[in-house]
Amino acid sequence: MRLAGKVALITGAGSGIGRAAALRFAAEGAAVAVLDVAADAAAATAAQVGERGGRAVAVTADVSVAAQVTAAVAEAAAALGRIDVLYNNAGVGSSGSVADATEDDWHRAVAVNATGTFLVSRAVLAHMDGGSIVNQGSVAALVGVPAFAAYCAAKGAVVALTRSMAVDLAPRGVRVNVICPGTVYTPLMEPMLRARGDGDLAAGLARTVVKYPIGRLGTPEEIAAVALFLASDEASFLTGSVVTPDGGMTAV
Ligand code: 1HS
Repeated sequence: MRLAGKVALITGAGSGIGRAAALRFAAEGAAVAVLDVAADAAAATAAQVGERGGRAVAVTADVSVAAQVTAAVAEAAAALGRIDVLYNNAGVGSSGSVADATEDDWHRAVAVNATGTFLVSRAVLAHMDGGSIVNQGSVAALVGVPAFAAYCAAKGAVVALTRSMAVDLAPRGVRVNVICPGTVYTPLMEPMLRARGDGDLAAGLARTVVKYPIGRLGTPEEIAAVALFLASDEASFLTGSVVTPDGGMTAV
């Protein structure tokens, strides 16, 4: 029960890693605010938490829209009392290299992955008295991923923002760290994987797995376990750290 008595807000918790984290955080004793742009997906995650005996509320926001973020965070804090842990998990992929990506693709990737992390962190801090913020980066922040330019740039910004937040928020007793996962098969990844396979998802997966010395992709639960550690008091001396659960991909 490493999050006993804590209140956690998780963005992008309607599916994938965010849903896995909501279920794991609740199993470890946290009350969870499930935030997602898709109201039905957020409600489904909150229902799954409840079915397992946990406490969760669902709120809806596009993390790139300040007014929606402020309202959703206030709703969550009003329902659960305060916020001790924030997991900025919400993200979108991108398509193309700098030569062929569209401006809309660039702006959307930056708006959700980077600006979303900024907006939600700023809103949550108004309801935090000490705690832990876990940002979702990517191996794409650390190495060049082909035809993924906007995503790489945006996740690189998340890593830099994490270090800045860690320095600024330490006096307030807020730790800030970033997870840089390797590929986990989630809805976010499917377009990129399919493109990598020239339209064939299986081929794209095969061309991706060979990049991982461990011989497979990660699971949402494996990334959620890292987020749990960083959220918990077990990580009490970690702030500004980059933690890379990537199956050895960046070790090569
Ligand atoms: C989506 C996740 O942040 C990983 S970025 C893609 C890395 S790989 O598929 O080129 O190994």
